[in-house]
Amino acid sequence: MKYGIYYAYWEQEWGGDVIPYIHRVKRLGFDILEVGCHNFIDVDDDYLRLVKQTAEEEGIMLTGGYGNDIHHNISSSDPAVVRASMEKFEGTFRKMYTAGIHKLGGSLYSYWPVDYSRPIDKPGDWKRAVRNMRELADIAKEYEITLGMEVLNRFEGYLLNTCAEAVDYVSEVDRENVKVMLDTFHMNIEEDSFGDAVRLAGKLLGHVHVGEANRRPPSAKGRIPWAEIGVALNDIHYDGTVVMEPFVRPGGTVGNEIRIWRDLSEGAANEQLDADAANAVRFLRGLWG
Ligand SMILES: [Mn+2]
Repeated sequence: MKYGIYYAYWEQEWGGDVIPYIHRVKRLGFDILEVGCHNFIDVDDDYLRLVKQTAEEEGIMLTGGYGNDIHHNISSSDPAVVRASMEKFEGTFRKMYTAGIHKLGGSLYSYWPVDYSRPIDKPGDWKRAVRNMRELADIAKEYEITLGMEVLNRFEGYLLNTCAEAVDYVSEVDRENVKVMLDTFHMNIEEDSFGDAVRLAGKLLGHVHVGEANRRPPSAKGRIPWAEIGVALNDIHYDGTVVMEPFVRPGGTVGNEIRIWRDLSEGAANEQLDADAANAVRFLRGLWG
């Protein structure tokens, strides 16, 4: 298993310079840094080549996170919105390739966060999301990119709320580089059993996000059943990427979009955030191997 952390743990805005975090996560004991690819399309190629080179020098793998806005949505009934999304994805894939990033996860099949003041057409959106994801997967393949279909809780998404739905969706899409992606924060709301959900994903599981129910870093003090999940991952012989996605600080676009309305870090300085992250990766490695 390879373990990582999402850079936004330390940030209040999406984007920004990720190079310092490559050095930082290496020092803290991680194998992976996950970066936000939301505005990669506007990022200079020379900078992305430097990102790739820095990661290679440190021996850090990079993975990507992504959330489409409402104007970029492959499940939309508006062909212009679908086209805009496909074009932005392709531009992003090209930039990811330059940066040496070969895995992208998120609600790539829809948009985020969902605007529930609009009517929801789940069957229609599902059909379009299957058809258009096949096309998107074939484009991603040219850039050697695997796409993780992240299962989200009902308050943030409506197409894939459970692992069972993601397995159905990924099976229908039927592309080797389209995988199920689970996140313990969302699973805690929607799944009957963490272990059964992981076993149901089986060979289709391509990426895992981990975090406590309140999005603190994983720890023995939390109440996500880490041992049970570890047994299930072992049952399916999962040997892939596991990335923690803690959000503990309010403020900025990140705090607003993640809905952090109190300081879960309890005023922690960056040094304490570092120590908590290092403890979390030590904890998971000890438990899961
Ligand atoms: Mn996640």
